[in-house]
Amino acid sequence: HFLQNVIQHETFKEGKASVNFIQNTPELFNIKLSQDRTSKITQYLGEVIVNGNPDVKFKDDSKIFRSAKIPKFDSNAPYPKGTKDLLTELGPEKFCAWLKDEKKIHYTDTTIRDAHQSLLATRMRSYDMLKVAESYAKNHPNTFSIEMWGGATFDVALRFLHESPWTRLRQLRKLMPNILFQMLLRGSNGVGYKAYPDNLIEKFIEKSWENGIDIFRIFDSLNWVKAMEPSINFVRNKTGGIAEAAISYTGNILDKNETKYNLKYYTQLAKDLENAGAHMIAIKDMAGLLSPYAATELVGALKDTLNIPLHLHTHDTSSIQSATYLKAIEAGVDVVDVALGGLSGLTSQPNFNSIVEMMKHQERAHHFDTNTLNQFSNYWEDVRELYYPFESGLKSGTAEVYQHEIPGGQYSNLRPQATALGLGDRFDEVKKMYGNVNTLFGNLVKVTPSSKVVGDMAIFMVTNDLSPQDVMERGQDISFPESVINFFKGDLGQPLGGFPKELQKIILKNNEPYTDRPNAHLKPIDFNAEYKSFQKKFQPGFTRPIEFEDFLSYSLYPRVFEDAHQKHNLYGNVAILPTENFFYGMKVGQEVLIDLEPGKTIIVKLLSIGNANDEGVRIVFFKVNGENRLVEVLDKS
Ligand code: 3PY
Ligand code: ZN
Repeated sequence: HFLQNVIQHETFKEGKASVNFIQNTPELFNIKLSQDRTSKITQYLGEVIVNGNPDVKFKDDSKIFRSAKIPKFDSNAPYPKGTKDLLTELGPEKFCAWLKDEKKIHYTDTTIRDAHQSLLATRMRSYDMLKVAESYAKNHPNTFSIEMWGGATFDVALRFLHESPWTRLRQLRKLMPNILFQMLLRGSNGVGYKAYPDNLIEKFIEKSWENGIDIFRIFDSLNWVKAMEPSINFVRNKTGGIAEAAISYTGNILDKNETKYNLKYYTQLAKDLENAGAHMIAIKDMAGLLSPYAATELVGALKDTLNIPLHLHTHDTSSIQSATYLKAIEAGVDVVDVALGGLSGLTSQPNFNSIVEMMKHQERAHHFDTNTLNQFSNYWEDVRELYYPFESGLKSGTAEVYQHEIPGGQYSNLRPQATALGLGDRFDEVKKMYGNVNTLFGNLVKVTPSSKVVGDMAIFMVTNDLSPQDVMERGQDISFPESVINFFKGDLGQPLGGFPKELQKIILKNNEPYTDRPNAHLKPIDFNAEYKSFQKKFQPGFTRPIEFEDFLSYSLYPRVFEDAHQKHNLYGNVAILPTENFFYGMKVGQEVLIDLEPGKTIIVKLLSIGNANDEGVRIVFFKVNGENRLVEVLDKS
């Protein structure tokens, strides 16, 4: 095996192998690789068959899943040219000038990032994305961009799906080389929930670009320009990509009593971001509060103020946001964010398919073949069934969102978080308290991670039966959640108008707050030294070569990475499993095809599950490519 690996290696075949070739090429040691992979993946299946996937909190064994149909495409045909080709040809400045001149409305498809983050607690697996990616890129190359990375997807991919977000990015890039890829970046908080050293954010941006991201939507959870500036600069200076700076929308600009987040505030903020170097501006309406008439005002004013294109993002929680898009399109917005029908609406984005229909025969119409677009919607509708345990439970649009202002991306997580803490029946109180906490905290922009702080506090107060008044009167004796203390210390930056002083004293007790950038307090990472010791620690036993990108994942989420790494060592690459089997295991008699790697498929059939022996161990019998194979699993029930 080893010799074969050497002979077949590209470097060796090209005659470029030097004396250190064997030493420097760890993949040569992948002897019996597929044997090894097969036993690891069957071990994983055995575990889920006996004990279930710990992430699946309830299971409905009567469910029968439909097979999701991939819309037709020609795998031999070249990819039609798209926006990615245009960016490569023009560079970011000229590309944005082109966009600004376009009369047609453009669409960003958020299906594989925000839509599932907001409807299915971010659990969509790469497997279901990859299947349909080439077909989409060939059928709809006139899509402006695909939002497919960042936000919560980074953390969740590692934590719950045991897959590398970097692999997802590269695999999708390969299958969709013609359309711009877009990510959501939380400015100085990266794809995490706290401040990180600037040089980590810089490296992260650089590597994201190298691996395939084109548009970086940069926001700060408190709309603090100072916190967004470094990321805007890194995108401009370290990549050939587009720095899209976002203004996060809260409140209601039409309300004459709104003195904080009014029209003037937003236009000034957008102008400051343009001056800071943004190539594009996004209105990030994370909770879906921008009403149709407010959109007319805001988009109109921003189009008058800015010399760069304008992108609009919303969530359809109230169910009236397609009207907002109509008004925004009339007022001249350049791009809107939509999700394919099957994963649209409610806490997700407005329905792509229906918006295209709405715009037909209108002066800003952009032609899309609605027949195939509907087939893609059906694909996602079928795939969505596989994720039923992660549905948020919201069944209809709700006007309550104007009171609680919970972001769509948080809503689908807050409910399970509340349920896990025994507050399932008190979710109404949690929603109401979320709004009360916002008032108590001085009326904040609420988006990750500031929204998480408000959510943590709301849950804490409901759990402990505390009112805002109790907090003000008895707060000295209360130990608040860590995220709340850190927030009042300044760890997420400074909110507009500062912190409410009296409350800050109550929460911080003897802790001193600071007012400069939190990142300025953090020690830069010594990449050379730290990456070396990382490799030493994590390469042994790992089934693929450790890469620098893994080190970035680790630097952002050390514990989550260690856990995912351990799972990878035990089970290999579980991303290759069909979603049904990843979450629910297999039924006796069921046969599954698994692509270990391109061109190497195994057929796994579950024969039987043995009784537990005295130690509680069960034997699970499979047939793999016709040969019997058994795995031992400790029954934890
Ligand atoms: C995220 O940061 O994940 C968001 O989607 C914010 O809206
Ligand atoms: Zn969003």
